[in-house]
Amino acid sequence: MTPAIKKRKRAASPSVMPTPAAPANGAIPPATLAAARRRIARANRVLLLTHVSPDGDAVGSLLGLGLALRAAGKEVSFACADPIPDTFRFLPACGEITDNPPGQFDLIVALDTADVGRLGKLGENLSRPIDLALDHHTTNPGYADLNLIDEAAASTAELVAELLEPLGLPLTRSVAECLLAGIITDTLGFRTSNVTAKTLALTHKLVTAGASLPEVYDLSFYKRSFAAMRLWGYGLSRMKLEDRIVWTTLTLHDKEQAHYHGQGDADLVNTLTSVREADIALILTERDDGRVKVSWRAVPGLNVATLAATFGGGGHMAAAGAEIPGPLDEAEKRVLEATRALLKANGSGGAV
Ligand SMILES: [Mn+2]
Repeated sequence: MTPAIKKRKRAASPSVMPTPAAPANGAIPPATLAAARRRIARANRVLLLTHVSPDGDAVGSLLGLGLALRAAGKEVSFACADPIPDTFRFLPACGEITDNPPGQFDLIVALDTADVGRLGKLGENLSRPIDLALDHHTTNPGYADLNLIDEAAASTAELVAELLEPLGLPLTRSVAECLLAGIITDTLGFRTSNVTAKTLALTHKLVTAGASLPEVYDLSFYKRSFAAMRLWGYGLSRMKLEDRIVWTTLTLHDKEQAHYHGQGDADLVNTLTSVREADIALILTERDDGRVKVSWRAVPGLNVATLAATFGGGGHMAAAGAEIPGPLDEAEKRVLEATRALLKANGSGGAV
């Protein structure tokens, strides 16, 4: 190469030189992302954790990131303090999730976990602090050394899908299936108000990588057991509508009659939201220990997370929960009173 050409090339360089990589995600400082990438590159044995009462996003983001790390050559272990619902057994590596992860790790990652308490007993017995957290909960205080938190992401799985490339991790078909399950379940099948063009663009990427949308949709979200459907029947038969609140209760007796052995309301609350005349849907579910699980769902503009917080719970603006003392009928009165007050404060409620 002649000096002249070299010189000409240099002169042109300001316009052709690669610009510094744009931040992959406006919510996460590029320096944090770069530090996370370095930590991952250095790690050999990785432990991934997710929250108690795991949902599709917990399992999907956990397995998705873990399988990407494994495809990048890392040794990976998956842990959750609670059993994984049978629904997600179809996901690759789901059977590997344990409540007692063996050995020592040089990187610990928490997924979809708003606070350390939500890790249950796993959070108490950690051999080292949590290095990395990937999450989309507004209430996450940033307990990890490096916190990759994007409240605008409709699911943690969506955030993981977005960050794979900037973190230097591959998107395989297995990774795509797990992340797609997380996205579909946390958005209730692309129905929640936080679904964006980015959610769909990342979904496109996952489908392009080989994940089947109809198959994952059906298995992770739509199909349910006969017992769960029967439990719905008991709840639906007692459903009430007042002041733009639709609600029902599920008793231990219902569970017994339905032969339902799962936890909670079998997602019935998400179906109550289809009642047009309501702004808030809620379910109170009686538990074995005498406490009552409350789940709220709200239309955009109402914040049930703060409502849940007054009962010692938490969640998102549109979907939140709490566990409160029983008995069921007293819990129902207290919760309805507080929910009516929220609607009244927002100028809603009253005429149906
Ligand atoms: Mn989530």
